[in-house]
Amino acid sequence: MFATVPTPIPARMRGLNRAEICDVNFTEFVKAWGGPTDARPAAHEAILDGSALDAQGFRELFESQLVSRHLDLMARVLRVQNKVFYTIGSSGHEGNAMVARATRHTDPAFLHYRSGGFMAERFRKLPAADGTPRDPVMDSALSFAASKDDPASGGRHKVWGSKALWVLPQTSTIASHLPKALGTAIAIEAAHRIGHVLPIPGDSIAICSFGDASANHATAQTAFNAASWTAYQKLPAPVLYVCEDNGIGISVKTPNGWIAESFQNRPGLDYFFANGLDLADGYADVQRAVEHCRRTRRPTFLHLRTTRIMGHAGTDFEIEWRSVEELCAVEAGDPLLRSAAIALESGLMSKDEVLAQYEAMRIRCFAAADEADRRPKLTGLADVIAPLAPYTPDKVRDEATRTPAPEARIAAFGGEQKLPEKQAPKHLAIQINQALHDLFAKYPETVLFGEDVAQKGGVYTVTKGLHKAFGNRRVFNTLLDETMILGMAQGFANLGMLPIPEIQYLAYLHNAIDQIRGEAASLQFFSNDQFRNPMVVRIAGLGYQRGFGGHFHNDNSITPLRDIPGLVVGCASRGDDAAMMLRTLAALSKVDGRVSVFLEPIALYMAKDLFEPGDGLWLTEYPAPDQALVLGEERVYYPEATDCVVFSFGNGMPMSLRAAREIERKHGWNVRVVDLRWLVPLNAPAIAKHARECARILVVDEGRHSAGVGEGVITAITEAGLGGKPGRRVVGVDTYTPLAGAALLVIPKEEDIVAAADVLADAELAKPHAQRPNAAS
Ligand SMILES: Cc1ncc(C[n+]2csc(CCOP(=O)(O)OP(=O)(O)O)c2C)c(N)n1
Ligand SMILES: [Mg+2]
Repeated sequence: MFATVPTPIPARMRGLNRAEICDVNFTEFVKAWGGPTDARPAAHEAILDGSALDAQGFRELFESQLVSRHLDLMARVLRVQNKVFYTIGSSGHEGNAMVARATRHTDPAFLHYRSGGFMAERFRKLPAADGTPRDPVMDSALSFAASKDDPASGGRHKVWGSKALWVLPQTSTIASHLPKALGTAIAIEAAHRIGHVLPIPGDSIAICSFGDASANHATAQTAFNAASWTAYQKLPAPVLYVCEDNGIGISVKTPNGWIAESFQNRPGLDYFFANGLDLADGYADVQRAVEHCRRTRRPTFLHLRTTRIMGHAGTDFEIEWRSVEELCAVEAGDPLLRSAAIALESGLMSKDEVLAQYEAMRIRCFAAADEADRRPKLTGLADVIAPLAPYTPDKVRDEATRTPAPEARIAAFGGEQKLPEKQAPKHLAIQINQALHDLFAKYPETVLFGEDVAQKGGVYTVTKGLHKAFGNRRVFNTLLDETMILGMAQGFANLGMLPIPEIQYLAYLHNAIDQIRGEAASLQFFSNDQFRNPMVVRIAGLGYQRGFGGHFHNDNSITPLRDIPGLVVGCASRGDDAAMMLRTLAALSKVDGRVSVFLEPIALYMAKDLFEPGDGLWLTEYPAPDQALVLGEERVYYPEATDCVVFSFGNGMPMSLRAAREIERKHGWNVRVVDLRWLVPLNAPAIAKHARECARILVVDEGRHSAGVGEGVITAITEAGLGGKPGRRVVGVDTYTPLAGAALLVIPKEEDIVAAADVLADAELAKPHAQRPNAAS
C-alpha cells in the first residue's frame, strides 16, 4: 500500500537530517507517482470506492494533515535559530485529524502532544458566528514561539489548548490526563441529574488521546479500570480513549500486538480499531467508535494505528540508535504519502496541485512563525504568574458571606429548629458536617464524593446525613482510588460544578498527589486562566490519634501540600473556624476558580475540652451563615499579651493554649497564641506583626523537622528583620510515626512547649538584666 523509499539513502539525500528526508520524500513521491487515476469525484462522493469519507472531507483532512506536518518541519528549522522552543511533533500521527472531524468542537478534548492534525481539523468546527476568527497555523506558531499572544497558554508552555474549541491544555506528564477525561465524561452525565446546566450539549463525549507506551502507566491503568468499573455497573461514562499506537515510546518498542491484546477484552471498555495511516480506510472505523461512544454512553477505546517519523522530538537523533533500514521502513509508512496517493489516485488533485498545496502550506507556516517571532514574549514576573493564583478579596468576601436561601437551609437541616446556629456548642466534626450541609444548600452544583462518604458518612462520620439529605446524585462513594477521586473532581469542575472530594487520610493523598500538583493546580497557569477547575479537597489527617493507627493514619507531612504553586491550604483546629473557612474556600472556588485543600485534624474531630475534662471549652457555636474568614486571617488568643507569642495550628492549638497557661504560671509571662489557620499561603505580614509585638517567639509545628509549617513561619519572621528575637521551634522528628504510645515520642507534646519556654528563660537568666528581652526589643 505504501511507497517504497529506497535504501540505502541515495546520494542526493546524504547530509540531510531525517526531517529533511521526510520532506524530500513527499515531493519525490508525488513527482514519481504513476499509479492509476480515477475521474475526479464530486465533493459529496466517496473519495475512493467504498470509503466512508467523501471528497470534500478528504480535502479538508488532507489540508489539516499538511498544517500539522509543516508546523513540525518549521519547528525543526527555527528551533536552531532560537525562534521556536518546542520540537515534539505530530509527524506520523496526522490521521488523528479524523477523530476531530468525527466529533464536535464542544466535546471536551484532553490531547496527546502529537495532536497537530486534530487541532487543525477541529478549527473547522468553530461556527463562523463565534467572533474572533482563528487560524490554527498562527495559533500554533505563537505557542511554538512562547509568545505572550499564544491563545492557549499565553506563552507559558507549548500546549494544545483552546477555550473556544474545548481543548483543555495538558501537561507533559504522560497519562495524567486520563482520569480527568473520565471524570469529565461522568460529569457530563451527572450534571442533568442534579439540575446543573452544562456549558456543552448534553450528549457530548469526552475525548482523551495518548500514546501506546503511556497506556501502560499507572495513571492510565487507573482510569481504564475506573471506566470499566463504572460501565460494569451500567453507569454512563461517555469517554473516548484514543490510543495513538506508533509502536514506540521514545526508544522503547511496544511489544507487537500488545495494545490490541491488552484492551480488546476489558469488561466495560469497548474496543475499536482504526487505521490512522490511511484516511480513506480509517475514517469509517473512527466514525463507528465515536458514534458508539456518543450513543451508548459507554467508555470506548479507539486503537488508532499511527507511526512516528522524525523521531520523538527534534533532540532525538534516531540515526544514532536505529538502523537506516529501519528508519527508511518507518518513513515509507508516512501517512502523508498515503494521503498524496489518495489525492492522486482518486483524481481529486493533480500532481501539481498536491505539490503546490504542500509548498503553500510551508510558506504559510514559516510566515506565521516569522510573525510569531515578532510578537511579545513574557518578560515580567508579574505577567508570568498572573493566572497562577487569582484572588479578588472583595468578591470572595461577598460570596463567602452571602447566605443560602432560608428555605434551602431549612430543607437541608430538616426544620427551622434544627438549624445549626440554634444548637448548643458542638465539636469540630459536627460543625464541619453542618457547614457542608450549608454549602450544599447554597450551591446546588456541589457534589461530594470519596471512599465511604455516602451512607456511612466517612470513617469519622463527618459527612453523615449528607447522603440522606441530598441523595445519591450529589453524595456518592467512589471506588478505592485516590487518583480517580481527584480526576473525577477535575471533571466535575471542568463543567462548572463544585466538587468537594474527600481523601480518607493524609498519607493516602501521596500516591495521587500529582493530580493536584501536576494537574488541577496547574490548569489556570497553563491555560492563562481560560480554564478553571475549582474544588475544595477535604483531607482528614495529622497525628495525635490516641493509641490508634500508626504512621498512615497519623501522617503529619504537610510539605507536599506547601510546595504546590497556587494551592490554598487551610487547617481548622475548632468547629466555628472550620465552618467559616469552608465558606471562604467555596467562595474562592466560585470567584477565582481556585483549588484548595482543607486539612482536618482527625484527633480534634471529637475534642470537647481544653483545660480540664468536662470544661467543654473546645466546643464552639455554629457561626451565623453570613460569617466567613478572610484568606490568611489568623485567630489570636490573648491579643494583649506581649511577653511571648506562640504560633501554631491544628493539634498544636489546644496544646499551645494549655502550655501558655503553664508558661505564665512558671515564668510570669503573658502569652499570646496565634492559630495560623491558613498554611498556604502563610500570612507573612501577620506573622511579622505578632512577632514584632511580642518579646519572645515559640513556633509549635506538629509537622516534621524538615517538612512542616514552622520553617515558613520562621522565614517570615527572619525576613521581617526579627530573626534576632529569642525564639524556639517545637516540631516533630524526621521519622515515620510508630504505633501506640510511641507515637507521642516523635511529635511535639505540651511539655515540649513549656520546655522550650524554659530554655528561653534560662538563657535570659544567664544574661545581664539590661539585655533581657521585652516587647519593644
Ligand atoms: C510520567 C512521565 N514519565 C516519563 C515521561 C517522559 N516521556 C515523554 S514522552 C515518553 C514516551 C511516550 O510514548 P508514547 O506514549 O508511546 O507516546 P508517543 O511519544 O510515542 O506518541 C516519555 C517516556 C513523561 N513525560 N511523563
Ligand atoms: Mg508511542
